[in-house]
Amino acid sequence: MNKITLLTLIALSSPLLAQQAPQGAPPSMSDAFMQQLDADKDGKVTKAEFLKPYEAQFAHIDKNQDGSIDKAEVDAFAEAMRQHMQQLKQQQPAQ
Ligand SMILES: [Ca+2]
Ligand SMILES: [Ca+2]
Repeated sequence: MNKITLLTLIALSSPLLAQQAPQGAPPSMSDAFMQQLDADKDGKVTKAEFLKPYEAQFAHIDKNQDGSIDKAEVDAFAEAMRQHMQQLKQQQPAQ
């Protein structure tokens, strides 16, 4: 995976990552970070722990499971994200 692909993936998937946060506001960004990523709860986030959500996200986007994400798969993911964001907007009360 090249750098641009990984950065794009992180940018696209951050709303999904945020959505996985437990109900109720976490005490701080750093606590939320540790809560979400420190899988074995040893107080440290290894590179593997850090990358795990992105690997899951990669598998989610790689619809045909060929080990790479092509433009059509990114388009499908972007469209799904767009629809998801629209649904979230509709659930919020009008201002
Ligand atoms: Ca850990
Ligand atoms: Ca693919």
